[in-house]
Amino acid sequence: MPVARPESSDSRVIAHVDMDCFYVQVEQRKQPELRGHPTAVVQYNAWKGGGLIAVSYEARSFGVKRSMRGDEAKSVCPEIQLVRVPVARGKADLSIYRNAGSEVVAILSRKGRCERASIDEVYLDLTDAAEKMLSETPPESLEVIDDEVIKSHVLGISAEPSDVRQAVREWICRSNADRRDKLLACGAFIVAELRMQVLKETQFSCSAGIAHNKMLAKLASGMNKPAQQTVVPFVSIKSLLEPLPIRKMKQLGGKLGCSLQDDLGVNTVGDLLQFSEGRLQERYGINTGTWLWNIARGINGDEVESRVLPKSHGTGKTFPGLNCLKTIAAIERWLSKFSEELAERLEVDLEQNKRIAQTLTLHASAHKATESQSQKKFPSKSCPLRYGTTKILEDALNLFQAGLREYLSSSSKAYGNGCSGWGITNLSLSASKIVDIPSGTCSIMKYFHTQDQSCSSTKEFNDKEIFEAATLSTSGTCAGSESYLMKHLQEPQTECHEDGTKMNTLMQTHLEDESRMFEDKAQTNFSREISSLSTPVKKNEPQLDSVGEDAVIKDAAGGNRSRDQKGKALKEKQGTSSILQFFQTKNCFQEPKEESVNDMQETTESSCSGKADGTVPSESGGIRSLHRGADQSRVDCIYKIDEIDPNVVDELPREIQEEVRAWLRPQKRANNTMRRGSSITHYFSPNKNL
Ligand code: TTP
Repeated sequence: MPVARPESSDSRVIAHVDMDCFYVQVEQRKQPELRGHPTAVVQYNAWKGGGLIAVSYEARSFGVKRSMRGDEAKSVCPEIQLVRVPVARGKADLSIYRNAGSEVVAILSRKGRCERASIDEVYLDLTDAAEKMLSETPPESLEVIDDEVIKSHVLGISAEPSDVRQAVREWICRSNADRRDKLLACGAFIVAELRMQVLKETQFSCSAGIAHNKMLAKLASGMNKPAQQTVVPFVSIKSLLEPLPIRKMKQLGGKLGCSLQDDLGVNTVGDLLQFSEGRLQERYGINTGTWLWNIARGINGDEVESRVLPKSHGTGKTFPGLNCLKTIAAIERWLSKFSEELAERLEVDLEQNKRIAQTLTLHASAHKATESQSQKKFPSKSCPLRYGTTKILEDALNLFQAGLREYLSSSSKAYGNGCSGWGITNLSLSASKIVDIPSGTCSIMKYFHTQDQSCSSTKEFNDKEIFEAATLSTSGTCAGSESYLMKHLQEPQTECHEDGTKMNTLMQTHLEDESRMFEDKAQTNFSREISSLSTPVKKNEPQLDSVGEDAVIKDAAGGNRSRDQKGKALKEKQGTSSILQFFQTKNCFQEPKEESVNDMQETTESSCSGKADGTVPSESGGIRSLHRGADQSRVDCIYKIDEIDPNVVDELPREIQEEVRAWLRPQKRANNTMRRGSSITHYFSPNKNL
């Protein structure tokens, strides 16, 4: 559902940067002899020359389109060079493009807040940089203006083609201009410089839109391609928006857009202007009504999020026509490849960026075998993500089975072994809800590991980090990750749910032969923004046995090693396993059984203020308690061990009493007058009434 956000300030400077025929440029950098020639990147599946996924501008001038297959492209443009997308594990391997995208992001993020929106798109908030330029070196004070700035397209400027450059120069240097437009002019300088820098350092060209909000910047970036930039001055917003077909607007490609057309007769954004905010609210609810009223006027308060890393990882493949998957064995074979790839990417993300993903989602499209099923979509399913190929595969299979059961609920006979009742035409896995592991996280693991000199490899360190993040139950975004991670490593689950969200990350994975998706993309203006897969989880499956389940993780040597073995090793080394277990067990965390992911996080958070949950020794030898205060904001307290009332030990579970006593022994106080309370938290609380 769209969210109506008021604009924080109408003098922001926002840019949307979009790479030109991106995959082609990446391939041309690899093979420079292709430069300047009509070129296209084709999918892995070579049927009819393979589907085109990226087309160079030279090829476009011959009429080659992305909707074509290689053979058709050849007939339209015989000299076209077709480059096949790299392949790994029997499917497209997009890492070369992802890495190239990261190179660009690293450059663009030098001038302001940067949000990586897809494999080749970035939003930038350049307000600060533009304000700085305006106060220090305003455009009108410059004697020389770079040609790239003068080549900008400024919407609303009307001049004879031969005079356009002069008109742009004048617009940029107007000393009497509105401050908001002056800032946009500064934005044009900054973006031109960034684009030139990208070209110099990566050899890639890109196009950009510069406006005072994300929506307008995005609309503008595609208006003049390749290698150009477009500015949207305030006065031009109305004329930019008015003629746009309503269904082309972001979030209006679906039901809402349909209803606007069918129920209100709104075909263009301009048509929407006739409706009052009240009328739209009456029809679509307060939030959506206001959002619609806003977009008709170019109002959009979405912030540029600070995110240079992808929001999710996805991998998948399509199996069109006769290639559809019809047996569980075939599904397992492919899920195994996807799990391996996903696990590797998650590990790299963890190692390089210290991030963990929390949700695993399986998406599929099913072959429409019977009339009744043709109406039914294969439901996407999600569960908490557990690290390691084996775990991911196991969970993915469970998710698939749950989805299939639901999909076939009307014809149960078809379910099970190889049968003609179903066929999967598209299968993919994604890892989402990625969060940073908080730096400086203190946990019981870290506390005990400070003496551990034996673990020196990065892998080993990361394994510990996962474990410790899981151990520490916090509030806020991290709470989920930590408690989930604990589950990922220890408790296999088969929680499944219906995920109504469309998986935009599929676009990012560029599933082979996904011609339907290509159409979708064109239809909805395809921002390819990686949407957060907000996926409520309902436990509709019995929990699997969690005790003794081997969570497979890679050890320092790259081999698989079980989490249990690792835990045992720790126990032997440090004799701390019982307390670790106490803090790790789900009993301790009292996790809800029937909650959505979000609800679960909430419950976990609130459980921090409950009994002993969320109370763990800190690095400094204290006890860290993370809980919510009355105002629901996070409260993070470190308690010194010598401030803990030894009497509370009696209230702790038996299995850890011994160990806590051992901590307290050196700090034992002669005069122990603290009152007993009903919970550990109470005793650990700095506000307790002594
Ligand atoms: P786009 O930005 O949509 O297109 P593009 O960069 O090729 O060309 P343009 O200059 O018009 O922006 O997509 C970025 C890359 O994503 C593209 O090079 C190939 C890939 N892609 C797919 O794999 N499948 C798709 O359906 C689309 C649209 C893109």
